[in-house]
Amino acid sequence: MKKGKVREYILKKLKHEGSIHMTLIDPEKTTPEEAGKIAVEAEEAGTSAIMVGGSIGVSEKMTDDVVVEIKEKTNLPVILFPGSPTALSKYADAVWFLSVLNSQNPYFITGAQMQGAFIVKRYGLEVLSLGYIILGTGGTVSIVSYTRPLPLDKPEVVAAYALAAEYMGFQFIYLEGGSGGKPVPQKVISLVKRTISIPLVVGGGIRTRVEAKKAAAAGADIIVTGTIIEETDNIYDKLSEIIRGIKEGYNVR
Ligand code: 1GP
Repeated sequence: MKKGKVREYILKKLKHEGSIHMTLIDPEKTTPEEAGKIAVEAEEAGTSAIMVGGSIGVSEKMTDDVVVEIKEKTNLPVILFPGSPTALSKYADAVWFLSVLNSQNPYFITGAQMQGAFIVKRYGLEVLSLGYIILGTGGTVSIVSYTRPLPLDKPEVVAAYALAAEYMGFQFIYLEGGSGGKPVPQKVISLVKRTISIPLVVGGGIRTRVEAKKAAAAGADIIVTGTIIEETDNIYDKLSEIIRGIKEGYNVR
């Protein structure tokens, strides 16, 4: 991946392929060797990028080792999904420079970003600015980031956050259902999609072809799965199934 070209790559893929898939690898749960193998199978299955990050226990060294291995084994762009400003790696292509919009603690809205900004600049990482909204049960990330997840029966509040983020200049919106939790419902995804004009990322709890299809059909542009690669013994088959679901969902939109 050429320097500074990840956003262009993503937008091009969205234009030509419709909804796409990204694979999330948590360096706290995955050794570099495992990460390399996962990335190879994910690439074969048709994933569009590898995201690297986790909420707890991820150091810069752990991130470096995982990113280096993935870069060595595949041609996929590696996008950091940092749980803290100390989990950045100079070997990655880009970073989701995210703000937890509905956190109750300003540290997670602008403080960690302030701490990380010069590191990102020094490492020459491409910045993909991301308005991050946590919903439903929220998962570990909501505990760590002092977030009261938005209730799933208030899609209009979620959409208002997303639109505000677009107006503030964010390039992408992420609806996070919480890792290992329940997928974001279709009615929430579709209202957000109808409200904003920037790409919509959806993740958290997507484990089956049908769930992936539902998310894409409702309007998710980028669908992220993480936990399923830890739960399956056939990563290629599982991700192929998810990606098939995404294509089917996009086609019935
Ligand atoms: C977590 O949305 C991602 O930040 C992925 O969630 O681990 O449930 O796939 P899962």
